[in-house]
Amino acid sequence: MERVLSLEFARVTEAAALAAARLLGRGDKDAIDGVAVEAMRAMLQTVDIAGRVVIGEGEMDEAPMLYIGEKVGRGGEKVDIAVDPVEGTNLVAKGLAGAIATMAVAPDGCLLHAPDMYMDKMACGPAGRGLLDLDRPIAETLTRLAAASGRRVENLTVVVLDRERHKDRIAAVRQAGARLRLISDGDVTPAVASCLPDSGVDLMLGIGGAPEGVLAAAAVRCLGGDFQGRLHPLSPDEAERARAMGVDPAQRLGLDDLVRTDDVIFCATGITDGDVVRGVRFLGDDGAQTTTLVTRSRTGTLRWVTARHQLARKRAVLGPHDWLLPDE
Ligand code: VTB
Repeated sequence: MERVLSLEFARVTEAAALAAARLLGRGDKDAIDGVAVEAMRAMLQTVDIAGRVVIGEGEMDEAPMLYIGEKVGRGGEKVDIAVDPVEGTNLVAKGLAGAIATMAVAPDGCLLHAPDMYMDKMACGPAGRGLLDLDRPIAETLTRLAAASGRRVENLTVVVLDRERHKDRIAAVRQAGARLRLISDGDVTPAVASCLPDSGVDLMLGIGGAPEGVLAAAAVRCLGGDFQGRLHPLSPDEAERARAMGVDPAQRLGLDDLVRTDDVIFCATGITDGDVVRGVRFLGDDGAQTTTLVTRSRTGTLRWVTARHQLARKRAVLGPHDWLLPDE
């Protein structure tokens, strides 16, 4: 893919983040998701790609925009697109930290079409490459990760979604003596953070969304870390659906299964402040600042793009989108 596309995709997640942040703390998850989807799609349509949404808002009959299979873009190279316009809708609805607008793009056929169900996942940074194994006891994984990073287990920090289903995992991390951060939502950010040496996160583990797993894997692939996932169907029906989509629910999926290329672009714009990007700052009534992490697996270059948006001028150029400035 053309490298200039990465800046185009940054614009796309910026738009979604600006839209979602406007409704910060309003408690209305559907409205937050709705405006972000609309903004993201409007921006995507201005990009020179022949994109196909492979991970999106749902099936065609349940989502009006950015549904799975939707064609987006103005035409150009054929690419697969995974989007999560608001990763952490609950967080935005409550005005809490850790929400991002995110997407990953890869050449046609390279992103796993993950069914919308749970996935058991683990992510770590470059030091831990090759040592993740969902079937190994957590204590042993921590010992190995500590050895590989030249640190003691007590000095590793693990991030886990705070859910009843993680009771045993949480107990295992505590028992091993590592530090633990329990988060209420948003497991893409800690997966990305585990790959950044100064983020204070060393390992993300637990069961979250499979679509989020593909997005996280795209980022991890760019940043040189490691990721392992396995679908976690809750019923025989779900397991069958996974098989029908070509994914064996028993298989441990590595980076090469989730993102089958060394040419993937990942970007994430902060909606609220988080471990890898700052959230949207509104500057007066007509301006806003966004921070976006953009990375490409070809080179592994990481950019944090900070942008100041003149919302009225943008609106004059792009047309009257609600996400830019609400009608007076
Ligand atoms: C997961 C996680 C996401 O929602 O999908 C979670 O991957 C939903 O899990 O990052 P529960 O069913 O336990 O609530 C997020 O946290 C946010 O979309």
